[in-house]
Amino acid sequence: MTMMSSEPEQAARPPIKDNLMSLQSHILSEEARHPGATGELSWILSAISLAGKTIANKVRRARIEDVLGEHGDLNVQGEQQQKLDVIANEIIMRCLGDRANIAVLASEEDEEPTILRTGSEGGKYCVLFDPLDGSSNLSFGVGVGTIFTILRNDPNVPDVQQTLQQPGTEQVAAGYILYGSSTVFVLTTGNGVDLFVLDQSIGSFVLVQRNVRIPEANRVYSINEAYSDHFPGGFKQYLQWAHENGYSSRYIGSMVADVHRTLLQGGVFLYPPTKKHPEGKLRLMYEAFPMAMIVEHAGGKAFADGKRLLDVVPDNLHQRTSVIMGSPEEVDRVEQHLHGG
Ligand code: AHM
Ligand code: MG
Repeated sequence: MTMMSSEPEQAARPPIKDNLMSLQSHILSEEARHPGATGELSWILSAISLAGKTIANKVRRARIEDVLGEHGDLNVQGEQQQKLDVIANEIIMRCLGDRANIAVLASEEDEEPTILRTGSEGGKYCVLFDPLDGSSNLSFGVGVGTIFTILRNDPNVPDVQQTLQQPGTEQVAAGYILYGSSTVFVLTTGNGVDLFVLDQSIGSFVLVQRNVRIPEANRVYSINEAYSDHFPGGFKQYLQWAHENGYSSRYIGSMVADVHRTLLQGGVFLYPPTKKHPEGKLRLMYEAFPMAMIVEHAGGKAFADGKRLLDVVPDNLHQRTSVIMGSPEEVDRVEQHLHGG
């Protein structure tokens, strides 16, 4: 006699596809893959996500709340601060300021970094950020963004500037939040690049693309070509070559938006040395390093002055740099025109 099971027979369940994954759960699941992880990085990333949502809200309501326009002060770079630069800076400081594992916060807008605690007091990480990149475009509804990078705090280095001036290769995580037609969070913790979009209705960044890969090549360049008379010869030659070879150009004038498009669509983003900015305009530590880390982890390349951008060792927190980043074939092509390499 055979025994019949009293349990109804279970139909095989189809695998669940397209799970809804929030940034928060994604970070936790990434962390679970690293047995030694302490969860501290997750605390910082969750604070950055909160700051991003808060800034996104401010940017969307800026015209209504009458916070567009100049603040009246010049920042450490000698540039006019927009009211929203100051507001975004304060939001990030407030969101990150009480995270127990942050040693130092450094903002593109502030001359000096803010020391929160020492290594012996539990400060394990330093966070550097450009609170609102491209802010001169704000009044016109153009996409702007927040860029950030996270570094380890070496408790044996007492000098704060020295602590922060690590080459780009030492970044633990980097990302940006683009406040565009949607609010997009792009993140790398050194294990690929993931893309999240803010679902306003639930107030969460949800994963929409895992392991973003930049196209190998695309005939698109992104540069402020109006300055080309003052570019070094190699850049002019590259542009001439591109004109003769069916290229298209796209330039928003907001690095986060221009690099984001380059990341997804391929091509190359360039900010060469100019007459006004002989070193290049973009900030090495607040803008170029984090974007270069993202582009490289998506399979792209980033160069400055003939070498890999991430290998540059900063000698000044607010140092500027030229930038060439994007699809590997396009960056190589620019480099060939510049250095014949
Ligand atoms: P910001 O940090 O003061 O906003 O300046 C950086 C911005 C970048 O977003 C953008 O790539 C660049 O400046 C545009 O410069 P330009 O107007 O010279 O083309
Ligand atoms: Mg900026």
